[in-house]
Amino acid sequence: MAGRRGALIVLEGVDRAGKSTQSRKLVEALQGKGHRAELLRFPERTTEIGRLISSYLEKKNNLEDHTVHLLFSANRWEQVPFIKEKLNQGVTLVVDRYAFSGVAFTGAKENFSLEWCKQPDVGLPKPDLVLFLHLNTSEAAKRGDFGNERYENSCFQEQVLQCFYSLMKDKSLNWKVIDASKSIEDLHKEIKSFAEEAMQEAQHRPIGELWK
Ligand code: DGP
Repeated sequence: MAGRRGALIVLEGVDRAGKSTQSRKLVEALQGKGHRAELLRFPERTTEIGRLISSYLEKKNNLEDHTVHLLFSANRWEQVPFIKEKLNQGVTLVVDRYAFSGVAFTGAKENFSLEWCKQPDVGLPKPDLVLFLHLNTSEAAKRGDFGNERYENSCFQEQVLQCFYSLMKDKSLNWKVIDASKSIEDLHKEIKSFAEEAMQEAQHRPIGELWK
């Protein structure tokens, strides 16, 4: 019998929804229960491509919109061998943002179709679960001022949210929408329970491909 494989669990949402806090808490909780679990985040700013992206986000350089879209995608593709290796070894990966942010943040710009935005990420490993931490733009704004990075303004974030709504219509993916205005602990409990269910279900299917 084949060994257990890890699950690919993605957390998505607009900026400030609490993805990073919840991703960390989920990894700790799973490890505490004896599971092998690790955290990944995109953009992964430590690679060469990631450094280019990071200085773009910090507005230290300007990159043409299609070009930066492809760089964000390349930043995910460069981690694919690592992702597959970990999943095959039985490690569950909790991923803070994935291709859905890629599509939503470029799709929010003028003159980009979601279909075009999806193409570079076709074939990435398919998540077993996509947890969407839902927070409307006005609630996000109440969580304090945005920082100085590119994209950090309410008007743009509203466009991003609309793109996420379109992506969530894809029923070939296991989306779970969660109310991110709840307390950190209540949110954590809900996320943990969805994650544990997805880890069980992942045992019955091979690692798939995103957007074939
Ligand atoms: P974070 O490190 O999670 O705060 O993300 C930094 C910013 O980059 C955030 O505003 C969301 C945006 N972002 C994340 N992934 C992508 C992507 O693939 N494409 C684009 N255009 N933006 C992204």
